[in-house]
Formats: sequence, structure tokens, C-alpha cells
Amino acid sequence: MTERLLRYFRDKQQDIQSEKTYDTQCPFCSMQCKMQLVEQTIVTRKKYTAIGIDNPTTQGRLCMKGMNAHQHALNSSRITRPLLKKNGEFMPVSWEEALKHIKDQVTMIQQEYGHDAMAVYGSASITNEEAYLLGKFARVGLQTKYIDYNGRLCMSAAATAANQTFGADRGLTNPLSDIPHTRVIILAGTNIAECQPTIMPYFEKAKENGAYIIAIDPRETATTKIADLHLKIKPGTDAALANALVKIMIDEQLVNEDFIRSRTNGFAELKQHTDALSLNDISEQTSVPLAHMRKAAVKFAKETSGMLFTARGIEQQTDGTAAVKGFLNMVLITGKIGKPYSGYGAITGQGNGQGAREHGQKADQLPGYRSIENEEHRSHIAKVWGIHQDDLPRKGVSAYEMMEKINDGDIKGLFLMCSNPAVSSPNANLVKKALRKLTFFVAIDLFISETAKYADVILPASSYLEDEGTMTNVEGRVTLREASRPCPGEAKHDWQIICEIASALGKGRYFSYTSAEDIFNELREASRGGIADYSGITYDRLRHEGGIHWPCPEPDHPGTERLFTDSFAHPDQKAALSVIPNEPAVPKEKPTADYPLYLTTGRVMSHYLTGVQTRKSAALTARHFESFMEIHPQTAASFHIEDRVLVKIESPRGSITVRSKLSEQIRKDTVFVPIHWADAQNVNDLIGEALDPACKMPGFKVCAVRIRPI
Ligand SMILES: Nc1nc2c(c(=O)[nH]1)N[C@H]1C(S)=C(S)[C@@H](COP(=O)(O)OP(=O)(O)OC[C@H]3O[C@@H](n4cnc5c(=O)[nH]c(N)nc54)[C@H](O)[C@@H]3O)O[C@H]1N2
Ligand SMILES: Nc1nc2c(c(=O)[nH]1)N[C@H]1C(S)=C(S)[C@@H](COP(=O)(O)OP(=O)(O)OC[C@H]3O[C@@H](n4cnc5c(=O)[nH]c(N)nc54)[C@H](O)[C@@H]3O)O[C@H]1N2
Ligand code: SF4
Ligand SMILES: [Mo]
Repeated sequence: MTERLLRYFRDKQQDIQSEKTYDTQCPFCSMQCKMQLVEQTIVTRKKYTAIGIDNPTTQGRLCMKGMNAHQHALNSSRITRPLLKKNGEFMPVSWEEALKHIKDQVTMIQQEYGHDAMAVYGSASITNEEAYLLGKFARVGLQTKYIDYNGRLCMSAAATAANQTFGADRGLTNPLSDIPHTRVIILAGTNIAECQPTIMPYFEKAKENGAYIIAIDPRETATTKIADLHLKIKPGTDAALANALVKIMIDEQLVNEDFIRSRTNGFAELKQHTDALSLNDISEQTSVPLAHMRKAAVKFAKETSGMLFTARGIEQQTDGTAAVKGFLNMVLITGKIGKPYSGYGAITGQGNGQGAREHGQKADQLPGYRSIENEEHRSHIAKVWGIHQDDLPRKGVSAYEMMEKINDGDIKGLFLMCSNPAVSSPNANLVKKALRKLTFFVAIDLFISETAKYADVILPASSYLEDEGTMTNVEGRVTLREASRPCPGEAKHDWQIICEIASALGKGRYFSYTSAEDIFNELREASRGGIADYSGITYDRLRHEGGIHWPCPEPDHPGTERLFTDSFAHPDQKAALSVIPNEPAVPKEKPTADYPLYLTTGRVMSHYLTGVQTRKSAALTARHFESFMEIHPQTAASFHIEDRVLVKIESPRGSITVRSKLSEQIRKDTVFVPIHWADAQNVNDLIGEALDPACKMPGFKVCAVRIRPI
């Protein structure tokens, strides 16, 4: 370094008058990277820098979203006081006034229309404590059966498939540290390089060690670049592809007969089913060449170890559950699970996508992954909650179905915590219409999101920098995120807000917690003996051990890194093989003369979900400030569309306007639009309302569209 540069840096150092550090965890994806926010005061200006902190999952790595997350948390557009809509305008009011208004409206609605006229819509971006409490609030505070959450749009197909196949659902059956040592990897509909960037070194190391990587995606992405074989599949046909791979393994006697006999049920039916299938038909249906299918099947079956990863590309389909089960057939018939370096992972989406799906935000679920329709489970939870079992509501309906019930007038009031369904729900135009019809709507958020605009009351919540609690990461590892900064203005933690509303409604005795840890200790009891058993985990242990994998049933239990080593979680301890149809039970839209192209949707690295948070960050917005449509140059030419021009995309549901981005990386019959923008660029104005009958996942990844330049 030159003398001049050195002097410059020394002067800069001297400008720093004080420095504070805040240890935290990234609020975005399921990697839950640990980090430190450094606040430096330079003369009168504050400068913030985020740096990674070592931890067992990501070893101190951060991606661009983590590095810039503080930009939304510290943004001046944060709401810091309760807002009440008066004559169409939001006015700041006191908490007392907001809570009294909530009490009056909820009481009025429930007296007139019954308890189930109120609904709750939760999130997998809140802590375990808050997810647990929101479920309790719906069932005990409001006594409504209507609660569901944004995880329905995210992890529900993988969760249902794992529950049906293994009897338990934890995203990864193995620790990430197995990946570098496995011999073959299948990445089915996952773009980890952009969506969980800090996971990549595990896969890069595997490749260095000689692993063969197979990616399945209609597009070439930063993830498919690491693959040895890329199956550029026709959107929505993954279930058929899985059948073909299974058929090849069976036909060529590449299966593990011992494992099939001792650890699974249903092989005879599966074989009978695949015997009747034609590989040529499937090759035509999926557009994957036969030779590529064979290469993938033989490689996966023959190697001594192998791992399968799925994500939303195959799951966000109206046959998402079936597609995942189809791929799990492959893992089971080759015996590649329950041992080191072999296993399955549904790459979790949101920061607490794992934990928030275990503790009772789902319409049919009670804490600890219990079922709300099971009498023993009801009895256990009623005891922990101090209520009579008969007072526990029964199961409600899924996230999008709640929107339909609002539209039909069955649900009159809504509490929304930490989600933006006017942008993230399928058939978003119906959702917006429904939200307008609500008699009373409370949104709890950091900002006035596109959905919160429809609310009668917006309550200011705390961000990841301010709120303490546990999050369960991609590995099923429970981690503790400590609070680091005070809440801005009058904002409160989500758990405090739930308790105050419950108290206003006269249910305070069930919600008298003094801290997040207090709630966690009740969650431990509620989860005791359940599938997702957290009872042996304490804040103290999390502080000292840096995270614990569930199940952890005793205070001296080390946690469970690897699942299914000796048995699966079904009563007979075996895994269930499934017969999967090539064509979905609910037909998917296919291109027609009117709507000649497939549309698929997904993410870019620099933005997160509906973009409410990342669009506040100058650094992230600089990477992508508007939406786009990825399209093959030949397809673009046939529609007279040039590069970087505005294009109208229409489906039978609606239309959006985005900029074209010509790219040879996408199939010629498909266009791709990311999900991070709202209003005229909200891709969900195009997506249909059909749901997977098994798990109620929307078909976010396929619809038919037409396009034209503007
Ligand atoms: N940068 C960033 N990271 C994120 C998020 C974010 O918004 N931004 N969100 C987080 C959340 S909540 C989630 S759920 C995850 C999502 O993580 P992913 O599921 O990996 O992300 P997506 O981009 O939705 O979809 C993955 C891939 O599926 C492909 N695909 C589309 N249709 C099909 C199909 O029919 N078959 C197959 N095989 N593939 C298909 C797409 O081309 C895409 O490359 O990411 C998490 N991480
Ligand atoms: N077409 C299409 N649609 C999709 C998908 C797709 O791939 N394609 N993916 C789906 C998936 S996987 C998901 S996960 C959903 C997610 O969709 P949403 O749930 O709508 O996701 P976010 O954009 O994260 O919305 C979070 C909201 O909560 C606020 N918030 C952030 N932190 C906090 C907090 O601590 N407390 C409170 N109270 N509020 C907070 C944010 O400001 C924001 O308004 O979208 C789904 N929609
Ligand atoms: S977005 Fe995900 S990978 Fe990136 S820093 Fe945050 S938690 Fe880590
Ligand atoms: Mo998600």
C-alpha cells in the first residue's frame, strides 16, 4: 500500500468517533446466516456494515441480501406508531386507541357472525415463539378454526410428501456437512445459487470431490451451471420424469432389494405401475431425451451414496406433492437414505420456514407437529393451554381458501402478521377484491405493504434487529437470534402485539408472558412427545451449543442430526412407496392458440419474496430495480419483441407489464418472470387458483400466457 493510501485510511479511522456492534441473524432465507451489524459514527454520520459470524451452518458466509438487510430495518419508512384508517387515510393513534378499536370490532363481528367469522394469516418469517403464539391466539384468543400462513404457498407440498412417505417432515434428513462426501446429487427445481447462496460451498466441495451433479430446471441458472447433466424439462412435468427414472432403475435391476424389503412398503404396486409406462411417452411429455433420463437414473442408482434436493420448481405445482413423492420413490428403492452421505432435502424457503411449519399455524395442526383432529393430541395441547379440549376449534382451510372465504363473505375479519398476500397469493386480483370486502382488517408489519394498504388498522412490529427468538434453519437446527437494538418509536415485538390483542379481548390470562424465552418454555412443553419435539432445548443450551437439531426430547439429548437411520416415523417404521400418475389429477394449463407460451416464476438473488423489504435497499435495488421477462431470442423474434422493451403478458386472469430480457438460457416454449414486484408487475395477477388437492399448494410454476410488445 502506498504511503498516501495508508494516510488516507489512518485519517478515516480517526474519523470514527464510536463503534457499536450488534450480533444477529439474517432475516431472509433458511440458511439463517449469523452476522454482526457494525454501527460506526463518523463525525455526525452513522455508517453500517454487516459482517458474517462463524456458525456451524454457514461458517461466516453472507450473501448480498444479508449484507444489506439493515437497509430496510433502519429505513425511515418503517411504521413506528399504530395507524388507524379514518375517512380512507391512515392516522397515527395510541396503542390504547388501536386496541380498543380492535376489541370493539372483533366483538361486534363475532357476536353477529360467530367465532369463525374472524381469521388469522401468519408467516414463516416470524420466530418459533411467535408462530406458536399465533396458533394459540387463533384457537384460544379468537376461538376460530380459520388460521393458515404463507408457508402454505412455500413448503406445503414437500411437507405433505415427506409426511406421507416417511411419517415425518424435516427439510433435510442429513446435516449439510454430508454433502461434500456424497457421490451423486440431484437438484430438482431448486436454484440454490441465487436462493440460498451460502449453501453453495457444500456443493462446490462435493464437485471437487468428484460428485456427479444432475439439475432439473426449464432454465439454465447459476445452479444448473455446476451440474454435469442438466435436464431442461418442460414446466410442470416432473412427476412423469420421476416415474421414468424409477422405471429405468427397476427395469435395469439397479434397486436395493434388501432396503426395499426391510424398510419400505408398496414396491409391488410401484413396479406394476411403472411396468405399464412407456419411456418414449414420458420423453415426449417432458421433452427430456431418453439417453439423459437413463444417464441420470443409472448414475443415481449405481453410486454408493447419493442425495436428492427438491425446491419450489417441482413443488409449487398442482401435483407438487405427487412429484416430490415420485422422486422420493427413487431415493427409497436405491436405499439412499438414513445413512451418512445419502438422504433427502427439501430446501427450506423462508428464514423460519422449518420451525413455523411445526407449531400450529397450519389450518390442521397443533404444536409439535400434532394434528388438530387427533383426540390425544388435542388433549395434550388443551392441558398445556389450560383450556377444555372441547373448546379447541377443529381444522380450518388453507391460505388461499381463506381468501376465497373472505370473498364469499364467510370470513368478515382478518389478522395478518408478516405476509403480503395481495402480491404473493395466486390469482391476486381475487385476493385484492376479497381484502376490500373485509369488515375489519388488522395488518401487523414493518411497512405499509401492498396488502396493509387495505387494512383498517396497521400495527408496527419489530424487525430482526430488535426481536429475540428462535428460528429453525434449513438443517432442522434450532438457533437463537438475540435482540440487538431497541424497537423504533412505539413499535412492539410480534409476540407482544399478540399478547396485547388477546388481553384486550379478555383472554389475557392465557397470554401473560414476560419474554420470548417464557413463550419458548411453554412451546417446549407443548411439543413434548410430538414429532417436532423441542422439549430438551433451552435458550441457555442454544447460546452455548450454537444450535440443536430437533427432535431433542431431553435436556441432555444432543439433538438429532440424521433422521431415519434405523426406522421411519410411520407406526410400522417403514417408508411408503407411492404410485404417481404421469398426468396430474388437477389438469395444468397448457399452451393453446390463444395463450401459446408457458409462464414460470421464481427469484433473483438480490430481492426477497414480494420485495417489500429488499426494494427498500438502495444497494439491492441497484442490481434489479424492476421486473423482467426472460425469453428465448427465437421466441422473442416470433412475437416481434426486442431486448429490453416493455411487454404485456396476459393470462386468462389478468395482465402485467414488464421489460423483456432475451436469453438463450430458457426453453423456447417458456417465459420466466420473478415475483419481487407489485402492482403492474405483480406476476400473481396471471397465476390461476387451482390447488394441489393433497396439500393445497397453488400452481405457481406453470400457467399459459400470451405476450406482445407495447
Ligand atoms: N434471492 C432470494 N432467495 C430466496 C428467496 C427470494 O425471494 N429471493 N425466497 C426464499 C424462499 S421463501 C423460498 S421458498 C426459496 C425458493 O427457492 P427455489 O425454489 O430454489 O426458487 P425459485 O426461483 O422459486 O424456483 C427454483 C427453480 O425452479 C425452476 N422451475 C420453474 N418451473 C419448474 C418446473 O416445472 N420444473 C422444474 N424442475 N423446475 C422449475 C425455476 O426456473 C427456478 O430456477 O428461496 C428462498 N431464498
Ligand atoms: N408466482 C409466485 N408466487 C409466489 C411464489 C412463487 O415462487 N411464485 N413463492 C411463494 C413463496 S415460496 C412464499 S414463501 C410466499 C411469501 O410471500 P409473503 O408472505 O407475502 O412474503 P414477504 O414478501 O416476505 O412478506 C412479508 C411481509 O412481512 C413484513 N415483515 C417482515 N418482517 C416482519 C416481522 O418481523 N414482523 C412482521 N409483523 N412483519 C414483518 C414485510 O414488510 C412484508 O410486508 O410467496 C409465494 N408466492
Ligand atoms: S439471504 Fe440467506 S444466504 Fe443470504 S445472508 Fe441471508 S440467510 Fe444467508
Ligand atoms: Mo417460500
